[in-house]
Amino acid sequence: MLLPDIRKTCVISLSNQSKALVTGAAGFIGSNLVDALLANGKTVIGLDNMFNGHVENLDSALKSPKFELVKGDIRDMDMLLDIMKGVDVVYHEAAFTSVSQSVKTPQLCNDINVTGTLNVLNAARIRDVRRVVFASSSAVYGDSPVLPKTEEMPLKPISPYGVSKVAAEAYCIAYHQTYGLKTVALRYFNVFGPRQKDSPYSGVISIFISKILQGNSPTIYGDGTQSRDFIYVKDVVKANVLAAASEKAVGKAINVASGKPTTMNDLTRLMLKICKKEHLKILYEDKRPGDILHSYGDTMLARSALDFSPDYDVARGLEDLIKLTGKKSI
Ligand code: UD2
Repeated sequence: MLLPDIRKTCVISLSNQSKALVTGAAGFIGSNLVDALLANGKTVIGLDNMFNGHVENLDSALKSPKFELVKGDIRDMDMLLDIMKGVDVVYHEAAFTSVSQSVKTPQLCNDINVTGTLNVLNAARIRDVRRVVFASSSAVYGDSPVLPKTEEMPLKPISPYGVSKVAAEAYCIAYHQTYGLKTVALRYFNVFGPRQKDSPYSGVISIFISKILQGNSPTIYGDGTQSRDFIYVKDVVKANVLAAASEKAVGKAINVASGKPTTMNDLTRLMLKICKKEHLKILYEDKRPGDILHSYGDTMLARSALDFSPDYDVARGLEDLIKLTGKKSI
């Protein structure tokens, strides 16, 4: 599909309306957010450079007269200024998303996640955007053994990716304090759900689902006692929508987590059960270098500042995901 050249189209059709801008709109989280905003009757501009995004994630959105997709890069400030005219809320999901790749190309990660976010904030300030919601990550906590991860903990990122999210969050907070731009940073824990691609850089759930549904054994790295805090993408979308509206959230960085750890062993058994593939053997390989052992988030601030609590636990999220995967509607 051919995407419009931004400088020519200039978001003509959607001007004069209150609009949301979703950066990274064709990605896993961005596209789920776009669908929810459209379902809520919002007018939405989706921005994506299509490096990691897939236009088919927006199949349904592209049928809506209230949606426009722009191919562009957050490193292009002129383009951002152009598309932010009349924008009410920016949901900034575009990012360099791979921790391991950030180790290989730290400069590129910095350009996209730090300079790109700074561009988004600058353009939002110049265009008088009412709110910027920024997608941060639990990677800001690094491998601190303290649990649960609370927002006041010292941040100790260990990867260039983690550092980039700390820096971008700090810019969000500073832009609120210095310029009065209303920003909220959301620290996503382990997000899973429809449209998360199965690749070596993807989350464990998307990798395991593909394997299990094809009748192959999933492989756990390590002994499977390590744990993560899995949060379903529909809850992440809900947290974003709340963050765009809550005054108490402004200028803060807030965990978006379930608050409950799940071990890889429990997760894998649950997935095999839901997929009715309990006969498949679970394979074990060496622990992944640099893997943290446990991670789960404190959810108090999300509750008090956003009035957020998840609708899905891991089991319900997996059931929904597997149902959608079966229908091939994702
Ligand atoms: C997640 C994020 C990462 C960063 C980090 C912050 C993803 C893909 N990664 O890394 O971007 O925010 O959190 O701490 O969301 N595993 C297996 N078998 C597999 C794949 C993974 O056993 O085939 C294990 C892996 O060793 C780890 C766990 O599953 O213990 C979760 O791995 P992950 O890559 O889904 O996520 P994580 O927490 O390492």
